[in-house]
Amino acid sequence: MIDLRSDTVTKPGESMREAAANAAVGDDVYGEDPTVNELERRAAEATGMADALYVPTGTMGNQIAARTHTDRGEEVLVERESHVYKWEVGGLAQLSSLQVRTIDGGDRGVPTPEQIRDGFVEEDLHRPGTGLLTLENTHNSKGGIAIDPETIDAAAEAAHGLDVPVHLDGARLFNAAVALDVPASRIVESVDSVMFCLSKGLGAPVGSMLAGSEEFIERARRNRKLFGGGMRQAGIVAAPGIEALESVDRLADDHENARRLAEGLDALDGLSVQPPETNIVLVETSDAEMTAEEFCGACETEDVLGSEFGETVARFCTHRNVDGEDIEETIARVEAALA
Ligand code: TLP
Repeated sequence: MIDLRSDTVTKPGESMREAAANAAVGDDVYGEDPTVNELERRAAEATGMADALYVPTGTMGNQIAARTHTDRGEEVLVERESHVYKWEVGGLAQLSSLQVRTIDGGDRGVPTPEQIRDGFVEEDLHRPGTGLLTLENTHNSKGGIAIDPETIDAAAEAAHGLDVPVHLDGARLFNAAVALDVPASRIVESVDSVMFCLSKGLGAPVGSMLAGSEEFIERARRNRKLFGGGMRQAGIVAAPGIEALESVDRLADDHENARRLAEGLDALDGLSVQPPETNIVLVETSDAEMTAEEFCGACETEDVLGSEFGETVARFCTHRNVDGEDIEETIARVEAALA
């Protein structure tokens, strides 16, 4: 089986398993786990933020960030196709009593400064007031789009001009950094907090990082406890995360494999595929007169797994457990699936 449903499906190799087995541990709720502390130090360094917090999942990282930045009853400006809005079980409403206002971020999934200013609501007797803007990089639903730092800066500047803080869902931040050939710290320079995942392309089994100012992380730590994410001897799962952070450069291989996959699939009758910017390949199936569900079903019978991403859009995601040969094999199997 070639599993391209997500870059979350990777299995840790020997060295990550060894790192887990040998990790020095302590009770992280008391701040006494040396491995978690080291991972948090490195995450802060990699993002250029003052401090960072280890959290079990990307979803929890985003939700803690929203809770920490806002007051109950405020509004959050979110992009219409963003993960935090679409795929986090309505957590902004359920966990933080926030109302969302959506913005259509267009092909690249980024609201313009004008859209942000238009979406802003000033608090008064009747209206809630905007408490947060969230952005996403790479943008998953739009096809792993790598958003350049200047575009992030412009959006953040518009929000800051209205006294609205900005959180970046950087689940795949390092894919963006590698694709754009800029340090991750540059991409997040103008935002107030960022979440990135260790458990996606970076290949760790578990965990994400939330980074921001010292004061923000101190309050986020309390909200992590509130959300049930205070872990104890978490060094066991954090240790592979340290190794993951050391292997950022290899994401370039995933991007190259995605590019080759896209090229191969686009050449098949009935499929159309935009050249990917990172490791996400979106496949439009309508010309094959198939829904994404039918297409994914046909691929599965050929032992290739993808995800349904829209009525006629399927997603393939490259990652460290697939190589160039698997990509060639995938193209051949998808061709067979279409036949
Ligand atoms: N994304 C998953 C699915 O939930 C869609 C995937 O396979 O891509 N932000 C972004 C941009 C994400 O893509 C994801 C996961 C998350 C947050 C949440 O991370 P986890 O799964 O660790 O909660």
